[in-house]
Amino acid sequence: MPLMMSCQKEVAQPTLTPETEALLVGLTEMPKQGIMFGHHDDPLYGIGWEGDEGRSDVKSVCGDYPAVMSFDIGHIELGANESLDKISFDKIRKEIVAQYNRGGMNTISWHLDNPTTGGDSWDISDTTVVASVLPGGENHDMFLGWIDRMSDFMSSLQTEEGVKVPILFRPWHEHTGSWFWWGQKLTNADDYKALWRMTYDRMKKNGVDNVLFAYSPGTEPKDSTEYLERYPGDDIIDLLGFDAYQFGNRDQYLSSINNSMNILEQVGKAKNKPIALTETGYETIPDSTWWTQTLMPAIANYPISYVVVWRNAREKENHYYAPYPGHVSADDFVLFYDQPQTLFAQDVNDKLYQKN
Ligand code: BMA
Repeated sequence: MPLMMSCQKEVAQPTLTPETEALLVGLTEMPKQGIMFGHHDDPLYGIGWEGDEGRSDVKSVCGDYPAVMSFDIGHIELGANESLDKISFDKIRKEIVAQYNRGGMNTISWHLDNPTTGGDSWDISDTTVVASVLPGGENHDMFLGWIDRMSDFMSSLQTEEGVKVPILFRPWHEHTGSWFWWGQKLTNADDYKALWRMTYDRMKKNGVDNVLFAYSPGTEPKDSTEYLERYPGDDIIDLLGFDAYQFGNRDQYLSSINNSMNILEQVGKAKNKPIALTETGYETIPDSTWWTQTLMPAIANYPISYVVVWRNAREKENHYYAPYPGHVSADDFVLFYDQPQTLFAQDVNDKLYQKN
């Protein structure tokens, strides 16, 4: 189908499908329209349900799906049928295609296992893991196989007509903290950057042309130099973001977000790349006006393309970040939804990919 490009954007990667190039333009232009709202694992499960066709806690509360859906493909590297959150990859693929068909965006994170210990992403018992997967390292060959499996999944994301679904991939996230095996104290800047470049090069070698890449540190960087300390390069990264959660009170959250947003806005402008709040939330949302009185003021004045809140776990008590019918913040979420600046699936369905 013909693509109407509203502007020519310099694309980080040389070969991308037209739909993927269009997504990059869509992300870049989105702040002129508003901020897309996103939710992790939105259509897979929620509070008190799992796998119901077409169901979404966000839709049950406000009437529309999120404009952005986030999924995690941890354990794809093992050749498993199910993700680390016990969802079959076939189901994830189906929901990614459904989100694309309704005009929404998909982003993917990767909480992959620790290749040295066999533990999970959070196994930080060993500081040689990143070095071990780089060329010359003892896990290098095995790890290329892990990237190949992940690449195959990306390439398998296709509509019935055979159109590859554009994905914003966000691997190696929150690396400025030290809770993942690729984190700040677990490796050095050169090895972290080499990990990114190896991932990118191998995916390109595997013919992956439907994937954009997001750089997504935490709130640790205090200025743009710290933010960019481990930045893998303009030729790899398409979107810049950061992850920030509310753990303490509202003021602490707002001040931390504000600091990180200022850095992000500055770096985004300098590099001419779209920016986003790639993960946020307040676990269980114990504040009935959090959406309009905390999240909205945190994001409203910044040119971000989207904001994602984390999952509504069905298997882990009190691990949810979006409202569900009857939740204390549900009415406030509807007010948030009603604001012209917040964009949901129906708001973006003819904008994101510039479809005719
Ligand atoms: C984390 C938690 C984990 C989950 C992971 C990937 O932040 O929600 O329980 O396994 O994300 O979805």
